[in-house]
Amino acid sequence: SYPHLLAPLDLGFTTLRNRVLMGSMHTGLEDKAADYDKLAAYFAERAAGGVGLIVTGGIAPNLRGWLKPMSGTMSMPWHVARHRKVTQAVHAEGGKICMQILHAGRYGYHPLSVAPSAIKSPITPFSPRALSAGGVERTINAFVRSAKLARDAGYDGVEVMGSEGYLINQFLTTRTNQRTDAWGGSAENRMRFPVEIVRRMREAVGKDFIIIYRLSMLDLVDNAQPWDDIVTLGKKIEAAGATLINTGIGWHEARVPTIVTSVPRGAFTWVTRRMKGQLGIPLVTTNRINMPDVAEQILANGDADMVSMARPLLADPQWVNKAKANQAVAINTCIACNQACLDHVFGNRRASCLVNPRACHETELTILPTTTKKRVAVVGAGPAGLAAAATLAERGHAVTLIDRAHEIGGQFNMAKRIPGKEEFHETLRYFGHRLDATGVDQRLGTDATVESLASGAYDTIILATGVSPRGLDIEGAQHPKVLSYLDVLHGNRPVGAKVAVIGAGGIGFDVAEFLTEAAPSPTTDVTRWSKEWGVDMTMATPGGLMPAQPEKPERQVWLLQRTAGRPGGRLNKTSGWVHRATLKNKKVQMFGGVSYERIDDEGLHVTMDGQKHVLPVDNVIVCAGQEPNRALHDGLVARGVDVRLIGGADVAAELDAKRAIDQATRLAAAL
Ligand code: MDE
Ligand code: FAD
Ligand code: SF4
Repeated sequence: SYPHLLAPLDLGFTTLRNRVLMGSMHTGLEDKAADYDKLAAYFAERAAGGVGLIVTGGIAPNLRGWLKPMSGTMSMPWHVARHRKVTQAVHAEGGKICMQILHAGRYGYHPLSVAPSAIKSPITPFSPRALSAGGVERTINAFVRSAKLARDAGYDGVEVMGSEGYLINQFLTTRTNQRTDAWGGSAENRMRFPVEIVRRMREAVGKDFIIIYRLSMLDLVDNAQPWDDIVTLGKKIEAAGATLINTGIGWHEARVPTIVTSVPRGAFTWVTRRMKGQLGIPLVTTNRINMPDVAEQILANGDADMVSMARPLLADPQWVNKAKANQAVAINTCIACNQACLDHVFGNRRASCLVNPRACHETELTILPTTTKKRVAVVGAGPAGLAAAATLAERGHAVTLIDRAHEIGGQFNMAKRIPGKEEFHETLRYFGHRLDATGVDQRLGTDATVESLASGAYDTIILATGVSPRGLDIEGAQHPKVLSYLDVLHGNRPVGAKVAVIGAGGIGFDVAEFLTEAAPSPTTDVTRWSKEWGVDMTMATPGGLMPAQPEKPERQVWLLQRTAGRPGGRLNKTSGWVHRATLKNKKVQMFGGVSYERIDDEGLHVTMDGQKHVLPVDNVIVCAGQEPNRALHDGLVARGVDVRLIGGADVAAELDAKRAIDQATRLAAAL
């Protein structure tokens, strides 16, 4: 049981039912009025799932505060009606919800952006205009008006976004605030902006309205706020009338990862703990908290009074109810991949979740009991087959799941061995539980054949047989030093001290990390990880940065690709930079535009920039793409069986588990 996590929190004028705050996430549904029915359904599911307090995605207080053109804005009376749909739906499920007010400042992806000073951010193409003194006043008023409108819309409160490098954060540091008026210069002047916002907001909304302030406690950039100033600001914000202080970690432009899967669980709760005792109001901690035991431990340690979880509630809306029922084993755990949430949002697409394709599609992807029970065989227990089998069985179909391997998981059994991808174990635990709970007949260690499948025992056969790795077509491809990633990650074949990895896609990068990082990886240890990335846990320097001290690489690795350009350029938007930085830290030599000549005892012969080289490697590991494995397909079609292809067996190019699970779930929902 989780006594700390499930304890109510009395805020004086209102009580939260437990210590779980659903952190703000932009989903892409908050921008258009037409999407608010979907947004309401999405939040209502989370409220029904038991969350203590929900915070919406960021809503701009005025158009200059937009994240991108036409972002969701709360500035006019006619904006209120759409939000009522959200608040009514959440209240009907017994939940509470705050609207986040976010002014993007120089992170605005549009030409109207403003900031304390006209300094462009390194991750946006637009230069902001510096706010005039009148502009600062108008912006404060916009925050206040937005909060009043939120109250009219039925919200239980607001969250003032003061972190992640957005406008308020930009006022706080000399990095971005070079003003010489009352809003810049001294630390006190730089703090005036957020303090005035909260003070005037409290005056305007009355006492019985939650104001959460997201305080940037660890900026992770240069020229940031020193710790003492952050404490001073926290005190001033409390005095100005905030109800709760939430923790903000890292500006978006920070080059230290803060939420990706290789960040250890609870890696930053020590920061919130430092603030404990300094303030009288409850503190919320955040980042990479995804399972009840982790959350419980953090609260039991006294690091914070509440935990914020954002993505874990995309992954499983029933997270809190499952914790309450002591069913952590049934939780669909967020693996922090960012693939369907943050990557989508940065790509201007609606968010969803790799492990839960229904996220943000609650009204569109519905899974209902079947009216015509079928006997279905699913071949392959990789992500596609697992999602299909579990969903079909949940709907009431009779499902047989067959895999030649002795364990479920398919390629996820390789992925989970990559340092920093430890979370992938959780997905397999979750699916294993779901298969058992839904009564799927599991036949592991069993090779499916056309004969066994076409015997008449099944009405439909779903082939989720995955992929086969592509081989190399060069001289020496059969040399004993040539291995496939399967040999290394599945077969445990020994690998020498000098290695060339051919192919710099996702798997090539993973293999290079596997070969250069120690096991267990720094992801399992906050102190080691912090050292590796240069996070100063003593907060001696403003921003909490110190020189990174990467651990020595386990091997010397060359990572090569045929296509010209920087290797890893096509990795996912919000995590690719972390992989590139990780390999740089491990001194992996990365080259694009390489042509492979031959492999022999000497090593790998290549041509780069018109020059011939021999890389003196002990092994060459081939990560050169994959082909669909459809060995059974034509035979089954010839026997007149109803056969469907999903996942890698359908399309291998650009395959990821997001597509595999999404396609499988949609097929299973429709069958
Ligand atoms: P990249 O290729 O790594 O970087 C591009 C170039 O910029 C340089 N760079 C820098 N130079 C100097 N100083 C810096 N601090 C700095 N940062 C980057 C790079 O070196 C590179 O130069 P080059 O090497 O090419 O010469 O990456 P990218 O531009 O493709 O993308 C980077 C990202 C924007 C994706 C990114 O940095 C991000 O992943 N950072 C981490 C964000 C994060 O995880 N935040 C924590 C929680 S997420 C959250 O709270 C909410 C997010 C909602 C969206 S909202 C969108 C709505 O529509 C946030 C929107 C933020 C606006 C910027
Ligand atoms: P697979 O996972 O390949 O499963 C196919 C299954 O079918 C296998 O278990 C196989 O044994 C079985 N099978 C085949 N033929 C038969 C037969 N005749 N009889 C019985 N069983 C059979 N994706 C992401 O989205 N994010 C990541 O971070 C990520 N990292 C990865 C890291 C590594 C190292 C690897 C290798 C992959 C990674 N992937 C990642 C890719 C992801 O694992 C695949 O996209 C996904 O596994 C494809 O799912 P699938 O169900 O189509 O096939
Ligand atoms: Fe978590 Fe990945 Fe789902 Fe995002 S897509 S919520 S990171 S599991």
